[in-house]
Amino acid sequence: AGTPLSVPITLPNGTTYTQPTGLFIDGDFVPSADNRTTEVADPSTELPIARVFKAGAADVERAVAAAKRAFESSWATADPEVRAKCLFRLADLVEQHADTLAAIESMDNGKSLECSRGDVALVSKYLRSCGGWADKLYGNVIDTGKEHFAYSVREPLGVCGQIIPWNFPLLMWSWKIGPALVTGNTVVLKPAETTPLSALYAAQLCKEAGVPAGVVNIVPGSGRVIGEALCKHPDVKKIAFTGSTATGRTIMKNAADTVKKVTLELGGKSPNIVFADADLDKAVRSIAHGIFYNSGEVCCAGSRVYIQDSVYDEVLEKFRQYTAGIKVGNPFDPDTFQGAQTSQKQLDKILDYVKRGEEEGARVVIGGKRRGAKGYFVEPTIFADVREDMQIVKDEIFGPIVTVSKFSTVDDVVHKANDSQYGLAAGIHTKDVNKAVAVSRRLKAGTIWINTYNAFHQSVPFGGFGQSGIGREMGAAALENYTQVKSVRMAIDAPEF
Ligand code: TXE
Repeated sequence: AGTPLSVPITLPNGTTYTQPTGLFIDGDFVPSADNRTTEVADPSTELPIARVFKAGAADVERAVAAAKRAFESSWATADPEVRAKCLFRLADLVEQHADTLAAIESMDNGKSLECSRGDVALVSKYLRSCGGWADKLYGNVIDTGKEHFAYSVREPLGVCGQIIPWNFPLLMWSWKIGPALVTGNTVVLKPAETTPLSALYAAQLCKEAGVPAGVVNIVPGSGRVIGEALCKHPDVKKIAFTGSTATGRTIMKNAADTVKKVTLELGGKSPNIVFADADLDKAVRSIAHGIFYNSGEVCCAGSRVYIQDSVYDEVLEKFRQYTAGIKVGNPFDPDTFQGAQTSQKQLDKILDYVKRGEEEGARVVIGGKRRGAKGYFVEPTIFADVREDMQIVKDEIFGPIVTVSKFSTVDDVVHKANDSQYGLAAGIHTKDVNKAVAVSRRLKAGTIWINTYNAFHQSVPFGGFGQSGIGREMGAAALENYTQVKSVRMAIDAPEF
């Protein structure tokens, strides 16, 4: 008792804003049914930021009921222009609040302000792009002979349960709600335990944008309780999840009893390949950004670097030098590239893998240690001369840790690159366009970047091969996750007319 539904917070940049702390259900911020709260902390200082309400199973019931009412009353059948306008206004509001949103994100997740600014820019672009689809969701007219008229339409699914992680809290929020809303669905979204602040702040913006009550509901809480309740709820028709492959498997199982549609965006161990004929300086920058961007907490991080043998020593040395120049530290310093890892749990996991890599006999070229005693900072770390069977080469570490190994031929590197349970992304660096295209065809990954990396665009689909996931986000592909096809075939009594 006594926890307010919003609190003033002074951001590390000195500005003060009002942070909603309630669950967002049916258009209002409310306490959890049992009044439980949880503390949110700043990973770069380890200091508490605020207490937010923690949803329980009863709150999921309330949120799903609100989302169902909103779906059935008007949202699903609203004129497409209504949905478009809401998303356009929301995109504008995200732009207007960009500074606050970026600062919240850096404070809550630990990522550098530079990263957060990039995230927020993509959020508004993506929401706007989603709004643009509203009046372009076409069905088909199907010729089935002159005695019938047949066509198909795409209809929304209903209430969608959406579960997101902590590495891109606001960006994942937009990748989930954007396509769901434009296609006429309503959502109950669960942010990650450690990073609920930007999703709650943005819920307020949904209201301001005119999104009707119940269309978007936000229920911060535990994965096991809230996540599972969403997966098993009979009124939830779809689950969209971004997170670990292990949790993705649990989600599929839990969603099976009610045969929900499930899309998953899971882990990765993506290869990033440097051919001898690449522009080596550019390639080095690209492989460094590929792994150290967002403190390595990126599902598609280029965490396995393969360098062609004739340039191996030269590129490795350039990579070491580049890495030595990366500024790690206070996310709010303008020249910080790499901020803090998001939690003690992630810090421990990363340092554990570093130890394991050393035990496995890999060579630390640079880094390998925690930086400072306060805040979850890790030195950008390069392991060289690794073997493909090492655990640091197989497992997703999800931190600023990269393995580097040598290859000789195209066949050699394609084989190594594809030797993974994952298949989220891959990078190719070469000046030979024929080689780039030929190798991209052979790589088993949902996204291939050529002479660049982590180059997201709101119109380009993103998602995984293999155990990296099911379904695609962004672009036209994302809309398929949120619509089902209805076919209509009508008999024509008098075909002679
Ligand atoms: O992930 P979880 P964790 C990877 C990364 C990281 C590891 C562990 O390797 O080190 O996963 O992170 C919710 N039913 N990625 O433990 O569990 C949870 O509350 C329903 C890669 O944080 O996958 C949170 O909201 N939901 C990744 C979300 O799932 C459940 C991003 C993600 O948490 C649940 C994050 C359950 N039973 C981690 N259990 C990527 N692909 O980008 C947990 N959750």
